Amino acid sequence: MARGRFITLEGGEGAGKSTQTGLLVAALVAAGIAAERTREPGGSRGAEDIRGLLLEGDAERWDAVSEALLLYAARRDHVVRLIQPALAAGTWIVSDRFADSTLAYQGYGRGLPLADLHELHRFALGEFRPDLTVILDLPVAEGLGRIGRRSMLSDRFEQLDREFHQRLRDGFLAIARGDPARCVVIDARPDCDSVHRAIRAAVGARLGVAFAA
Ligand code: Z5A
Repeated sequence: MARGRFITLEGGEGAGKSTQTGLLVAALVAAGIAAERTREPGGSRGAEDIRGLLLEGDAERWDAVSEALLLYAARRDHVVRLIQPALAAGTWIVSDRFADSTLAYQGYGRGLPLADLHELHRFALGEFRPDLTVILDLPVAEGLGRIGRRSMLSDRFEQLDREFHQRLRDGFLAIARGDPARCVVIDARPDCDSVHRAIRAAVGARLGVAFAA
């Protein structure tokens, strides 16, 4: 049986990752591919428990190193218990965020050395990487405006300031420039259907999927 493919959607707050993860999984299934969605932090039972620790409380509850270690404890559980078995069974997995979020938030955003985060990734997961990463790019004010409309500003991470969000955006774009074989940047400003069509085109071109018209 052919191994499934692992696709991640990344980007700042309000970029539309959650919306587009659902649309992409539905399109893959319509194309005859077994596909499931997941998310980070979380995805597996243990990782969802850790998600609660990460997202609740005030902005300074964890320092950046503790945060990175919690994220990688969750990520290893998610990969070993859910993602790798699904891929081995031929199922495609689409994840709303993955390791690039740690590089962006804890690295570019909170200032941890990128080399240390790459080392942490190697310790936790070896060379395991997504087959394709879609980075949804959106100006900071637009993303925060979308989130604001949904009234989720109380989440711990969203209390962080605008400059932090700009560093995130710049960080995601730097990650994409550094790994163009894995990453594709999609303009997240157009309406949901247009963004979905752009993602389908990228997945079709990079992973050879023939989507239904
Ligand atoms: N985090 C971290 O620091 N390090 C890590 O390694 C990982 C995560 C993995 C997870 O929060 C937090 O954890 C996150 C990073 C940190 N920080 N924060 N906050 P989460 O899972 O609760 O939320 P999120 O991942 O940040 O997602 P989000 O910002 O809440 O939204 P989104 O998934 O990108 O977008 P959405 O839910 O699909 O859409 C947002 C709204 O915009 C919604 O009302 C949509 O209807 C609307 N929308 C979506 N697309 C469009 C378009 N195209 N046009 C107009 N409106 C749209």
